[in-house]
Amino acid sequence: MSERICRSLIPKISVIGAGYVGEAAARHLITREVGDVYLFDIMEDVAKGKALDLYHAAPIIGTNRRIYGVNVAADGDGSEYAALEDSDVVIITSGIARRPGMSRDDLLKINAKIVRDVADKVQKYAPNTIVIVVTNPLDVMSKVAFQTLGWHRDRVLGQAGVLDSSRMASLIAAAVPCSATDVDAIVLGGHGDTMVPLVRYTTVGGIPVSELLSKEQIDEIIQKTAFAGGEVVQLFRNSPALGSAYHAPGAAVAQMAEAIIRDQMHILPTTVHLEGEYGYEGIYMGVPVQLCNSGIRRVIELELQPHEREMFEKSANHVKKTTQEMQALLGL
Ligand code: LAC
Repeated sequence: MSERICRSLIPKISVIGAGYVGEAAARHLITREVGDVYLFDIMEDVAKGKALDLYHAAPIIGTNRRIYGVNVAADGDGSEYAALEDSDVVIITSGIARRPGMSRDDLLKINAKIVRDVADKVQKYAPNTIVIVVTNPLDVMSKVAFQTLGWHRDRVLGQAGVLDSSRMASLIAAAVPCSATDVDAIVLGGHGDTMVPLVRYTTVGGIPVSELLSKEQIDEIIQKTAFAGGEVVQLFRNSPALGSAYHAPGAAVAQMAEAIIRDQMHILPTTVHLEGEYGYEGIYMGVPVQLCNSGIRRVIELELQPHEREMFEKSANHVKKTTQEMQALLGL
């Protein structure tokens, strides 16, 4: 495990990409007083504007944390990224979002280059930080960051499982109905249509979900969970500028950053570089991970039942294929 502790009394979180996801993450982070937030964007003054707007709400939110915007010149040398220095966590949201009819993998080409450039700057200015990637296609973009940074996998994570599990939990809460906070759901695998919801480990107030919902209801929820991101994209179709979901993805990555910065040792489904776990090597997949202030504390390997293993393999094969496409594209 890599050795690293937060160095300042007030943690610093840098969010690269001040789009909707970056902004939602920033809002959660300052609201929960996780740390001061630096929001970076290449659209001149947009990050500054969003930071200012959010800070104007500080007295109402009741937060002591600050939020700053950083302009990065789109065609410059990236020296503005020097503001990353001493970040405890860097969240990468840069990239374009999905549009209606676009799969996450369609984003591959465009976003791989963006994430590689950003990771280069993180390597240069914040070599001791912990990175959480949010850019889609998530599993592959996490690998791009990992390969570019060349760090131990403990410090290069991806956000997907917290979002997918929260979506599943919210759908269960609506179906039971019950408090959303009573539901513990866990979704593993790649972030896409092949994600792996583990019904067996899903509980409502400690009670297995199968005691409260019928098999048909659970099957429908599983189906809806896998397509939840696409459903939001579709609902946003009349406002293309919105792109894809952002409230839940922003909240999800903020929860991961908080778990790391506060050394909470939460067990959260996290996209990590598999190095033998679950029988896979060299791909990023969502699995249960205990997070601490050095990133990964441990990767938890569950004994999967045959049908779960089958789903996991399908998901892994998809991620492997896309990872290879990305590597060919970037010459990695
Ligand atoms: C989603 C996109 C962000 O799941 O991947 O909504």
